[in-house]
Amino acid sequence: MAGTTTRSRYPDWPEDYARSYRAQGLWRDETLCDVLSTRAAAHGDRLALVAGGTRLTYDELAARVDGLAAGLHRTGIRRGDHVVVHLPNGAAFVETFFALLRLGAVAVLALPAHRRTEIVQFCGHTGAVAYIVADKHLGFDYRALAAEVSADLPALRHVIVAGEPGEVGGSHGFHRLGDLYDRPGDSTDADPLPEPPVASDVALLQLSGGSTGVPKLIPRRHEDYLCAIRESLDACPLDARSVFLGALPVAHNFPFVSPGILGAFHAGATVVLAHVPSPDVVFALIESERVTITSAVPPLALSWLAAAASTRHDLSSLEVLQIGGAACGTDLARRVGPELDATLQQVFGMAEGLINYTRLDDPHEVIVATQGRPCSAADEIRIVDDAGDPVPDGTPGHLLTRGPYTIRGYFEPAHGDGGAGDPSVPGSGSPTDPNRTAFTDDGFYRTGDLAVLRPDGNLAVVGRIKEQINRGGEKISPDEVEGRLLAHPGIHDAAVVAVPDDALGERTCAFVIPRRTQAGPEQGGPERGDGAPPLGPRDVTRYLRRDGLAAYKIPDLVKIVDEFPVIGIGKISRVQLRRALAESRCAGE
Ligand code: OOB
Repeated sequence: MAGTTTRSRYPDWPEDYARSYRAQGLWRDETLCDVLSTRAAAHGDRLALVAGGTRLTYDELAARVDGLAAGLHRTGIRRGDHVVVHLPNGAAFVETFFALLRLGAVAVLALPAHRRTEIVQFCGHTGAVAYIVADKHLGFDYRALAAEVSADLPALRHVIVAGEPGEVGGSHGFHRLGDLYDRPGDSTDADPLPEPPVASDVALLQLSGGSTGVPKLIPRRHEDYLCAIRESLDACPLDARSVFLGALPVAHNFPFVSPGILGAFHAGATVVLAHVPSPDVVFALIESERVTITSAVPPLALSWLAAAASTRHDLSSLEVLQIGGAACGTDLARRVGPELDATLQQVFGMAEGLINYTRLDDPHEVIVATQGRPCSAADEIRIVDDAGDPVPDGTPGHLLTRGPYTIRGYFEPAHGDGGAGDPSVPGSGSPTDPNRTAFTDDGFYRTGDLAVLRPDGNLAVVGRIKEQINRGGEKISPDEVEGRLLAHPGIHDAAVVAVPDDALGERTCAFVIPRRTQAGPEQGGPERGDGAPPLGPRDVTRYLRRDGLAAYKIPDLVKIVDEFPVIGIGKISRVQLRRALAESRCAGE
């Protein structure tokens, strides 16, 4: 078991549901480790992974995973330990993930865009013993970040660098991931690997998009994650002849298990990883590896379509383009077929569980106008009104869901790990505890999405009630950004809202009321009106960046204002803020 002492931190399905899912064969006595070992045993010489200069068959990949598991074990990583993995698309990500699984350690999958703020939270809340990072990626030095965060995290015993530890890393005693791969014969009986995990163990923690201050972590067990993979494979065209291209950051649930790279491995297909999703890199890989299926968020798909018109690359192998993560407008949906000569598959999912797909043989209208239907017949869907009562089919309402791979609760940080005591932390028991507010009493997850369930069984997402901004598929909690802004001594109040955007769907705008008297030059400038420059939009974004917030969360627009419109009991009216913004844009400000 993934550490009996921490078991209760992973809320579980009620026993009668678990029994029923097992009886129906939805949960099986299999682990994610078996995905690789079964494939390697069945057809070890097939190409499993292409990433950068690396090409590995299933046999070679399985051997590298075993070698790395032994090395990670030697550093002291044990069953049930949490390990924050912060790696871009590449072979190191895949090998590290499977090696941690083998040890029964629980990977916490950070996205490459995350920065100090997020990493400190993930490590702090989980009490992570190790942090595994790239050296540099897209100009960002992850070793410097690791050096910075490790100083404040006493539980963190190891930083492991995929690549060169470099000068900073060297002086901090960072490990080089490449040195940890055991070669045959290296292992000794003195330190044998633990028994492999079992199906009910927690395999990893996914990240919630988040709508409140503290990002929430989503425990996924081997059996429920495998259920999502198997059911997804039923709805998606992936088999042993397929070549799946991971262009989005593959640590995200969409390219990871929908059916994503894990689905591709499960099917015995080839996984190709793009280190960046730009059309030149992606198109070159589609051509050279004869990619058959890939996935994109809407803005990325738009950029691919724009570039496809004049590309010299042969994209004819591409059969399916999955689009999801954010609303795929009907214009974009209609363009995929004619412009890429591929079939569109809309994917509407969430890290908490539920994944919906349009099916390839659906009528054209369903494919362009809906987000499809759940991949499992065991997924339960409820559309309800504000009072929680079911609405008639065809009427928009709150989407609630329950099922064999939708969690029943978020990870609960132990007392003493950062964040405990905060009423927005799962397990705090307070009225704002997400494990109370995000789930109904009978275990349905409140997705925060507004949807219509059509009589044909397909869902159309029509809006959102959760306080979340969806910036081209990247989710931002206004609450979190406002919290960081309020920590600035020169800021009196802040409100972050979404503004419509043609390319991204939504962008963020922060309205900021500066303090009348500011604290000092380094904290935002002296008193206003005494000749010193007042707090400007640039100062605000620079501050957030220096504060270590992920780049996609930095507001695209900052408006310095004197007051906010308020409603009722003094709550800020985000609607009026959005309206004010629209008016000022019309006035050309
Ligand atoms: C995926 O997962 P998350 O956890 O980053 O975000 C989930 C939220 C949904 O609740 C919904 O608000 C939005 O993202 N969303 C969509 C959508 N797909 C996701 N909104 C409209 N249309 C869509 N097709 O984003 C995710 C996880 C697995 C598979 C696909 C996406």
